[in-house]
Amino acid sequence: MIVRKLSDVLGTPSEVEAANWTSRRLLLARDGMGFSLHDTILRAGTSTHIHYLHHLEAVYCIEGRGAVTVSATGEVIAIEAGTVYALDRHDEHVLRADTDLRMVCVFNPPLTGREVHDEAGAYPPSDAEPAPARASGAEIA
Ligand code: 9YT
Repeated sequence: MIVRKLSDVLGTPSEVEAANWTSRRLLLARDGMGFSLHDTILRAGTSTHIHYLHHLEAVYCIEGRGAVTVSATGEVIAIEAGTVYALDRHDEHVLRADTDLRMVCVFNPPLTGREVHDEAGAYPPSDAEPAPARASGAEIA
């Protein structure tokens, strides 16, 4: 079992700073879960263009207020604590933070670690980073 705390990640390479957000990456590809799990803060007053061409992402807001504008339709979706959105169609969008937004994000395939958005609002395809070999469950001492 993997047990990790937010405090284990702060100040390490798994805390990734971009212009509009800080992503604390709690689980990554090397953990072998098949997804990555992030606790992300988007800074108040920012708008971020995002278009994940190579990943699916689910985003669960646990603090703050903002909005997602869907690029294809112009639809504006209010975001507040308790709202989840899932980019199941690689949906291009703009995420606006009216206050600091705290978002729990899950990526499939998992991020490998240091990714920040490129000019298109995407992350590169994840490298196939093999999970470390693990002992099987028979060895409880
Ligand atoms: C929704 C959101 O927070 N997007 C920006 C960063 C991304 N979630 C990440 O890499 O953690």
